[in-house]
Amino acid sequence: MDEVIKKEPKVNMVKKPKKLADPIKASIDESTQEMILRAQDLGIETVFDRAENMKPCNIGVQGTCCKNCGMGPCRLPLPKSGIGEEDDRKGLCGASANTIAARNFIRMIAGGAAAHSDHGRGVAEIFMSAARKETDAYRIKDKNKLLSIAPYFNVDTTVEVDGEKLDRDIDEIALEVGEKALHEWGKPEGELMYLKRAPAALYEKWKKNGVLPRNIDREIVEIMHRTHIGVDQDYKNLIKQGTRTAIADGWGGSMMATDLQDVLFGTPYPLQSEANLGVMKEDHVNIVIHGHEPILSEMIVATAQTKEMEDYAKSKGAKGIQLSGICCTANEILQRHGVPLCGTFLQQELAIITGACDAMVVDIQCIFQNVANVARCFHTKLITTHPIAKMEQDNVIHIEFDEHYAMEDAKKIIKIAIDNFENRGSDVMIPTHKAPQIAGFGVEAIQYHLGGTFRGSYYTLNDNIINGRIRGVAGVVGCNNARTRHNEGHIAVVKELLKNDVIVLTTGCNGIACAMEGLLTPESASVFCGPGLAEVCETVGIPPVLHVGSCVDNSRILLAATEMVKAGGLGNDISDLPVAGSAPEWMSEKAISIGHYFVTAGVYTVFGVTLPTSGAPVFQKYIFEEFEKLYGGMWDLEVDPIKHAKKMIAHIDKKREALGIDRARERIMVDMATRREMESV
Ligand code: XCC
Ligand code: SF4
Repeated sequence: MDEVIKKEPKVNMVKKPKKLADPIKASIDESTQEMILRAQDLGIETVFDRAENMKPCNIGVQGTCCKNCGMGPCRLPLPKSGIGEEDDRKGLCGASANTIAARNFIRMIAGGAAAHSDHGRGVAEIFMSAARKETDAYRIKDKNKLLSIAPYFNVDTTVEVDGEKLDRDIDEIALEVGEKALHEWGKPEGELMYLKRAPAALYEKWKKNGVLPRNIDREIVEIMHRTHIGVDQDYKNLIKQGTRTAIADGWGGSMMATDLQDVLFGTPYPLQSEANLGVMKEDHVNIVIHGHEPILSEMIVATAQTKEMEDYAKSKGAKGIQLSGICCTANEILQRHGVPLCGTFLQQELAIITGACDAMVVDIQCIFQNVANVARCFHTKLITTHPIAKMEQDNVIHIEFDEHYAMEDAKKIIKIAIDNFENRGSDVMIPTHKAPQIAGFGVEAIQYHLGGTFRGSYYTLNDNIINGRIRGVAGVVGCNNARTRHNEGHIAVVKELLKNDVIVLTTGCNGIACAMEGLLTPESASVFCGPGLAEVCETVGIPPVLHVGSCVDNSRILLAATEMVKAGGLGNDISDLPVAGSAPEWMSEKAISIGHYFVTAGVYTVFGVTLPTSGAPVFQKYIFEEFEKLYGGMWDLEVDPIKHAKKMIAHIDKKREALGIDRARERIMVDMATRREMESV
């Protein structure tokens, strides 16, 4: 027996020691670097280490691996020697590289649009219970917003009584808006009602190209059907359905999510707060909220502020309750309540590794399953709350959130966190870094700050673009991606744009990255902006990077662009505007859907990292180049952040030239230079 045990292990049984991430190479953020090191000291693995040990599949990266049937996966990488005369790569069924890449791409759009739109549906359902007064927790908070969206649903806001026009009962309006909105997901005929919010020229373009979405669910289902083996095998026709679905996301599910959330929880206005892991407090009960929907987090914010909960926390030896957020739930409660941002997508494990996270409460989207493994190494309670988002690990607590008992559920969750405070180990280490920020720039707030109430429009913004102080507008959004240095692309792209007088609208994890870097403060204008943009920001008192919210709030960027078209002087469609889009560190399917609805709204949109189209050059050329003729916008990929920003600026300049406003900028730059010279004399 002994001999058997003593037998030498076989060579292939020796485990290769796992590689550890180099913290400096993994992130530009000091607190992130500190926490990666700490995790490694404690022997806890994070996404940064996993990225070292697992390389992405080279064929998947190219977008040319098909597993849509059981004869596959069929893998069609670009041949090392290049594609010869004819690209004769094909799967077993004969599917070409273009077909496979296009199918994969639009399945990503389906995934992204489904995530946004199902989130929107959830909000619409809560909205209905609020309108029906079935719940005390939710009510119609922002009546003005409700009145402003009602006309798009063909809901009257006035009634005629004896020939006199009177205001209609607000509850009646809410009910009808809620019903009409919910219909948008599955109505049997017609087209989405919000499409008419787009500039008329854009709507006509969509109509001409045959991509007006009918209802949200149908477009997503049709993608799944068309990409089944042996259905649609023409990349142009496939991406056409991708377009229809992305529009249903941007101008449908996402836009309704944003609007109905604003009505229920309030339209954001600028608020001061802070960002980064340093917002957690050692002497407080720390509750980190992570995910995407504000439905639960709104209740947690409201409940945590009650005296009952504060007192309870004190009775357990804490000084109070510190809420903070990760990912877009964070952005939601930041923009409406000023709750600080704890971190980006890539910092979720690190928040627990502080040892000070008493509970992490998650809902849907972007939640690593590994947070459960990390939580197990500490006292942290990990609480899942959504019926469609559970985890297999047995240390995870599931408290299904029911809107009819919203306050009770929120209380239960907060109590678990408070009761857990005393279980904290001595191993607490909260990084000290945090940055001040101002967030909460919805379409309305931008109008107020930049447009002025006098003109009641985006005229002042347009005016500053026309006179050249502002060169253009960029929407820089999206995730973090462990395949690239955390926040490096985000910050480099944004800073390069600011330096060149391009004002930035941000959402999602780019917003969090900018907040952490201190770019969301008015003071940063004089440090990072070119003279023109700095002057505008200083005069108006706004940050040069405007945080407009969460992932679904990318719809706010569509509407801001529409307002610019309406305000006049910059052409008659979004594609005429000197604007560009960017997602320097994207990773989610939602980002692909967002990118595609930006592109098909007429915006030149550049992604960083990689795009799963590189293995199908013909398809890629179609969406990178030919698309401009169809929609005025097109995709691009640029890994180098400076080149990435320069490409956006070049596009902005191309649009300025087409509008005949390129000269104005030269004049104003000369003016400013002479003035500076005079001042310095
Ligand atoms: Fe998720 Fe919205 Fe991406 Fe961040 S940015 S990683 S999707 S949290 Ni929208
Ligand atoms: Fe292969 Fe065609 Fe099946 Fe895809 S659908 S796995 S290309 S046989």
